Amino acid sequence: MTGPNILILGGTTEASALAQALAAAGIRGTVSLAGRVERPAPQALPLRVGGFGGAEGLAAWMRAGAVTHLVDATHPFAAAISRNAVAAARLADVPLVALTRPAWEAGPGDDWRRVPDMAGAVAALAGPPRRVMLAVGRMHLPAFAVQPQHAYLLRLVDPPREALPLREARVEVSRGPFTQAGDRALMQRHGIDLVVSKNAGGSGARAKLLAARALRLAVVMVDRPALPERDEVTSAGAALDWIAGR
Ligand code: 3Y8
Ligand code: NAP
Repeated sequence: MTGPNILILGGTTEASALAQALAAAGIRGTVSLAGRVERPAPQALPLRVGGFGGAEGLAAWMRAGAVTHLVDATHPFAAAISRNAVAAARLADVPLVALTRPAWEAGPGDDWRRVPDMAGAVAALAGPPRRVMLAVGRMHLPAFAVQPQHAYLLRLVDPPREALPLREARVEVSRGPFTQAGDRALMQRHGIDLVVSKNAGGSGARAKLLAARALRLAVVMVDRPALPERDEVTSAGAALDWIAGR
C-alpha cells in the first residue's frame, strides 16, 4: 500500500486534533502513547500504547511499519521521547516535525515566579505553610516531600494507586482540558494561595493561570526542558501542510 503513513507521538490536545484532521483527510496513520494513564482518551486513528525501547526501538518500529512521516506532538516536558524522535528519524531516514505550542508568557495582573525546572519549584516552596495547588501531575510528587509544611491540592488524571508522599494532600481526579470557571471555583473551595504549574503552553492546561490571575494568586511557573534542534509547527493545519510538502 503506497501513500503517506504518519506516526504521531501523542498525548496532547494538539496530537488529538492532528489525528482527527488526518482521519478526515483519509490519510493513514497511528497515534502512539506511553501508557501513563489508565484510560487514554479515544483517538481518531489507530492507537498503539507503550514505550518503543529507546531511539533504536522507535526507528525499528518505523521501518517495520513503513512510516513515511514522524510527527512529535508530545508535551513540551516529555523530553526523553522528543530526543529519541530526533535520533530515530535520522536512523530510519524518516522526516520529522514537532507539533508543539508556544510557551505561555506572563500578562498584566499575573504574579509569576519563574523557575528553571521542578527542583527550582521545590526550592521556591521553602518557607511558612501555604495552601498550594500542585498541578504538575503525578510523576513529580515525590520531589515535593521535602516541603511537607504546606496543605497541597493535587490534580491527577487517575486516582493514586499508592500512598501519597505528602503529609497533607487532597486529590482532585480529573483530566483536562479544564475551564477557567471550574479552576477558579476549585481554588476558592480549597483556599489556594499559590499555584505550581509547568509551562506547558496550549489551551488544555491554561485555565488555572487565568483563574490565578482573576484571584490574584501567585504562580510558580516551571520552564521547559531544553530540546534538540528540529523543525517545529504550532498547529495541526501547519503539520498537514508540512506532510503535504514532504
Ligand atoms: C497519557 C492522554 C487531549 C489531551 C489532553 C495538553 C492538555 C489535558 C493539561 C493541570 C495540568 C499535566 C498532565 C496535563 C494536561 C492535556 C492533554 C494535558 C497536565 C493526558 C494523556 C496522558 C497524559 C499524561 C499525563 C502525565 C502528567 C500530564 C496531567 C489522554 C490526559 C499535569 C501536565 O498520572 C500520570 O502518570 C500522568 C502523567 C504525563 C504529567 C506528570 O508528570 O504527571 N499528562 N495526560 C499520555 C501517554 O500515555 O502517552 O488520555 O488524553 C493528555 C493531556 N494532558 O487529547 O485532550 O495537551 O497539555 N496532563 C502539565 O501540562 O502540567 C494537567 O492539572 O492543570
Ligand atoms: P518522557 O519522559 O519524554 O518519555 C519517557 C519514555 O516514555 C520514553 O523514552 C518512551 O519510552 C516513553 N514514551 C513517552 N511518550 C511516548 C509516546 N507518546 N509513545 C510511546 N512511548 C512514549 O515522557 P513523559 O514526560 O513521561 O510523557 C509521557 C506521555 O505523556 C507523552 O505521550 C506525553 O505527550 C504525555 N504528556 C506528558 C506531560 C508531561 O508533563 N510530561 C503532559 C501531558 C502529556 P521508550 O524509550 O521505551 O520508547
